[in-house]
Amino acid sequence: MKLTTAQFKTDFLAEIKTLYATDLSDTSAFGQFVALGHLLRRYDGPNWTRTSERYRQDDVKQVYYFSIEFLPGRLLKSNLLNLGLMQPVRQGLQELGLDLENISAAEPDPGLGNGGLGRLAACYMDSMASLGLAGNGNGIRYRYGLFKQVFMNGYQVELPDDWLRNGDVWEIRRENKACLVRFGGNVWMTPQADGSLKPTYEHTDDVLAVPYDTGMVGDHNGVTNTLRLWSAELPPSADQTYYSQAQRDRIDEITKVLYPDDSNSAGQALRLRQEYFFSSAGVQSILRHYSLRHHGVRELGQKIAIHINDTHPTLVIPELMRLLMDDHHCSWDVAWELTREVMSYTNHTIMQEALETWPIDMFKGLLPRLYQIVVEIDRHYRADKTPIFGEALVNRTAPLGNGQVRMAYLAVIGSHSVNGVAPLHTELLKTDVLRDLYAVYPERFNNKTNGIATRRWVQIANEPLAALIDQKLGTEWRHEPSQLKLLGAYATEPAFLKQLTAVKTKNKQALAKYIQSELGLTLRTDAIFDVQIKRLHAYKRQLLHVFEIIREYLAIKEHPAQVEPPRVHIFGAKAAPSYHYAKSIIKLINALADLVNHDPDIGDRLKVAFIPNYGVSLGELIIPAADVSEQISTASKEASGTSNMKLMANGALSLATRDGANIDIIQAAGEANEYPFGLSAKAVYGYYERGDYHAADFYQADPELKRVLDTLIDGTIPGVSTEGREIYDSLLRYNDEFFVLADYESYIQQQRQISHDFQDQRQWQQKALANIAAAGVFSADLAVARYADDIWQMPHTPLKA
Ligand code: B1H
Repeated sequence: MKLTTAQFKTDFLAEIKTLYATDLSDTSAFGQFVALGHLLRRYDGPNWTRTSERYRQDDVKQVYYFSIEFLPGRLLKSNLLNLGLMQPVRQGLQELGLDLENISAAEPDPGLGNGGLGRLAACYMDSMASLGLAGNGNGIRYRYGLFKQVFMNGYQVELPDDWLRNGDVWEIRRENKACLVRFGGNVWMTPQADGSLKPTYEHTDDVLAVPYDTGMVGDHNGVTNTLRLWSAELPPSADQTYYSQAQRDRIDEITKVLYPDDSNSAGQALRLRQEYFFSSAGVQSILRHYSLRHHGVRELGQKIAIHINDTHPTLVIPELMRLLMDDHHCSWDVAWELTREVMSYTNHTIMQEALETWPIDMFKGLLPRLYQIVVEIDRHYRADKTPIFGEALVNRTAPLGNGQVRMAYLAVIGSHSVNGVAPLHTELLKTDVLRDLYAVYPERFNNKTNGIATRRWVQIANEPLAALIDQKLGTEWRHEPSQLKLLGAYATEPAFLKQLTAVKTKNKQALAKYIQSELGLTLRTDAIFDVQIKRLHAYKRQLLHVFEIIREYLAIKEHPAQVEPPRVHIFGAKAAPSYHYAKSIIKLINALADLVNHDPDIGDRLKVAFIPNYGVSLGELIIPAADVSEQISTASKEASGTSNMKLMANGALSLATRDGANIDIIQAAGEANEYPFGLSAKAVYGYYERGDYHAADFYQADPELKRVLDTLIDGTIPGVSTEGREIYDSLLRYNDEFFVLADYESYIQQQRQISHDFQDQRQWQQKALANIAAAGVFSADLAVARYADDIWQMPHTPLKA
């Protein structure tokens, strides 16, 4: 849209007056943010209405992306960017004596997700709108997002994230679109005159699902899609006192707080209630919308696609079956055919503990009608497949088995497409995790490598870099990230490489300023900023990074004359509150930071900064400042990773195992521009098969490694006697589940190489440039375009590859 600075100022001041009955000088940064938010909603309102109307009129196919997590990040700047209003608004604010950055920082960052999975969903919402796809998000409006992390005495402490305390400017409550979700009670089926069966329910616990919609603004294309998040409330009734306090609490609880476990299934009834709650509400709302303009459901498969983001929303499958049969009078066969045509499923992990299963007794008690349907799906599956694949395989893969409802199997059986999120991951699904189901449905399996929204992760997070790219390429790359490859032509232009260094330094200064104010730690910006930001998990091996720090520390202490480039090790990581081992590693990192940062022998040669409360907003600050991107998971364990892509796009070099999308990053940017190391997935599987991994052998064979490990228990690092022992034992007594010791040597070797290479800044920046130029491959726009082409069968704006 067109907006002059003058018009903006007038509108903004009027908004302030309307909202607060006072003038600008009397408002806080938060108040100014709210006013700006209202104003943007007003500016974007016509787009949103027009988009919905156009979808309706043209009767276009719609995709519904179901995810129990969405991590959208702050929306003020991304909406300004996508609406094309960044310049006049920034300018106008400045003329009013205000600062956009300051106001943006006052926006709460909704932490409605744990990590990569939730952020991926948000990047995909941005891309769907930007591609002009009729894409809808469907999830949960948690009153409390992921906990706020603080450190006390080096230990993680979790505080509630009360992000809604002052309301949310972006959301619209639509009580008129609410629906009822039923839990518990009894159900029986009564035969009807036409031969069909009709359910009768008694003693159910009914919950009102109220949707809150947020506009997802497309990139300069006038499209605004909808992210719909559901909130659980008491159903309206003439007499509210009809509900007991226990019932009220049970309802209140459903959308109260996000489960804080990344890659781990909670297995608790409340989680199952959350899953059914948003799955049922979402499917009801889809069918209601669909039925407004279609007679019957015959065309359903041409008009809607439902995407299941990991197994958490898998109940959309039996829920759609239920509605088609019970409300729309379909036969089983018709309903089943439609359901499979509509559904598709993305798997995000091969970790056994993340594969969801529900005890049948719990499932049956909470969802009696759905249970009947799952039993029927199970029966049909067994009847169809046993003659072909034999009883043993069918027993292993049926939706019901071992007293459990197996969600991943249900998702595969009820969908027409199953995808992994990087080539290696998809391969492992076929050969290991879902091997048997792959034998049954080979045609369903496909790969869709993850992608990131370069709008947020480069254009917004790294304005200096974006401006530099504009100078060379013009602005087309902003809408076609694949154009970034044209930057390769400047690899031999010394002036450009210098500018790239200047950009990086500027970003490092901004991060150093934050770290100074938050941690009281002074950093040199000519140091190597070595960054690891992701959930704390044993398989992600923050521990390996810790060992490098200990090695560097000992090296400086023991050979002070040997000079290496200064290093800053930067961590951001939350541990699941119940994950004891991960919390011990947090304590270890903080204790090590304490030791290193205050040792006068070390000075500014080595620093460790563990930034608390890592999330989307901190990512936007840290990623542009990184020189080295630590992607060091045990090969085969990280399904894809997405911080690897974000760091690459911002010119960090990957120090990476050949795991997940690291493999594709190394290939895209070229081996010479990254630091690959470690066991391959094949080698890891080899150890599993032979059962001949002996961690202690590595400890015995390498005196340096022994020296490093011994610091965990010999008092070198004060304050970690319990944690140090626990970690030491996990490696040597319990044989190092994630092959940290096996990868130590090759990791250290690449770290030394990095220290060496960083001293030649020209060459280093050439490698950084190679990374930036290759990052376009991992654009979420391209990823979503592939989903649209191959899975959802939806036309969209063409993209240059
Ligand atoms: C990923 C999860 C996950 N995989 C269970 N699985 C959760 C599983 O609350 N839970 O129960 C929450 C999250 N998250 C991540 O998905 C992978 O580990 C990454 O490798 C991947 O990049 C990301 C997006 O595909």
